[in-house]
Amino acid sequence: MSNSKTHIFIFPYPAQGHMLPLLDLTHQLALQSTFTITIIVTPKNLPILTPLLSTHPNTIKTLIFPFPSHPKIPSDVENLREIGNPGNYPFINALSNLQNPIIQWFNIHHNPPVALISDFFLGWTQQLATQLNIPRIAFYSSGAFLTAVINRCWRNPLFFQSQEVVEFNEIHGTPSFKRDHLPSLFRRYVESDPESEFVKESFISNDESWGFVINTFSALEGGYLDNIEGQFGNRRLFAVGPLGYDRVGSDLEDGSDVLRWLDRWDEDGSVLYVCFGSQKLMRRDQMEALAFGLERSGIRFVWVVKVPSTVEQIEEGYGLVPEGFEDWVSGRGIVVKGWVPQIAILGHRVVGGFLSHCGWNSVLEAVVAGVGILGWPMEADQFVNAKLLVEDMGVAVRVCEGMDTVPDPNKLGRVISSIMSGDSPQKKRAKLMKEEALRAVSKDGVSSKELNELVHALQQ
Ligand code: BUP
Repeated sequence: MSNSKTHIFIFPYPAQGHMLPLLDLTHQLALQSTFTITIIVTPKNLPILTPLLSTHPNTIKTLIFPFPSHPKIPSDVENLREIGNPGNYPFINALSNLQNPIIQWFNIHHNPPVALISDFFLGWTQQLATQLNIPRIAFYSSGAFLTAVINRCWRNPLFFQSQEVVEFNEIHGTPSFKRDHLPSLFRRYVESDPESEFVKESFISNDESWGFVINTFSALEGGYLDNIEGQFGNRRLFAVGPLGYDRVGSDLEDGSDVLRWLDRWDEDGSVLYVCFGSQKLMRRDQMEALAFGLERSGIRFVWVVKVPSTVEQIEEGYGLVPEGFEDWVSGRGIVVKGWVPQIAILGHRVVGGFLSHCGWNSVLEAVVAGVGILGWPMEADQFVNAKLLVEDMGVAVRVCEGMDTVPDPNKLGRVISSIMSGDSPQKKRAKLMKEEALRAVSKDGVSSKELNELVHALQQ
């Protein structure tokens, strides 16, 4: 190990579900006190970094570039949270315009970074790393199952678009998916369209990385980890998850009211937490079905609602909670508009279930908290994640599927009440998985060992 500190670059992709776990990894690296770290970021994403920067003021610096303009991205938008999933193609393309400014900065730095850890949505940074003559590590904020699936799909996206049902013979357990349940990124791919071709090549470039860090652990995804290890050949793979179990807060959080409300209840595991991630804005009919379902379940709940950002969305009733809803449920539930401290809520002793879109971070956070999941996968990696949770792990049930679907409120209410009442099999399995997750990140756990190996590798 050298005596001077090792300088590394971190480049997150600006969507909450991507940024937060890479910042969690950055926190783990900063704790080693053998690194100095530079995070590449655009101005409007800086608040997400604030807690991390104040925790490690001498170790972590930022390299701030204006968000490159793009005809499909409104000029004040810098994070997918503000425009939702369809923005991935323009975002990946727009951010690639930072390549030259980063090279210029690097070339005049007196002690430039010796390695780059960047999100797997920024596969083009492999070319950046090659130009800088430093190794790149691709950070996968999704699980190993998803990684195995998308690595197959990017090789031939048109094939996957043309099949009604796709069976993945080469993947652990030979899973099959309806076409519409594969990540929506593939449905947006248009052959010969320059933006699509760039995104495809960018994802394929991940394979050339020096190594891969993935936010999962072997007790959860051992078979799929073996599978991607095979796909990645002799490159290094570090499964360091679950990250974020000890997250340094988020500047966006002010959850004291919710946590105080949870403190009021005595019965452990009795409250359902309802949240569909940072991107999904629910339509009026979906909001109504959810409201009726929650009312009919008879179960206590915290429902986090994403609020619309445009006049058109407000006029169409997106994110609209039916009038008087909190009165109908007479103190049994609360609706919170905006951002909450999800990890703290899931970890609260009275929370026993999570009605979730099955985003990967939400999945891991539920596993660490030992709560059963009621899954409503809608897009992206969520169907793959739901399959893992329901069919492989037994910690979840599906209550609905698809981003345009409207659940039957009576059925929804019944499922909520049956999973939440007493010790359902899913809740029991969730408690066992919690033990596995905590073992993985304990001092001698498998994920801690892999994190140590990553640290060691970066210091070489
Ligand atoms: Br909403 C919300 N508070 O109020 P996923 C989310 N989160 O802490 P998504 C909060 O954001 P992608 C809130 O704990 C998780 O770490 C949550 O990530 C946190 O879903 C993260 O679950 C959300 O992967 O992610 O937002 O759909 O950006 O990957 O599409």
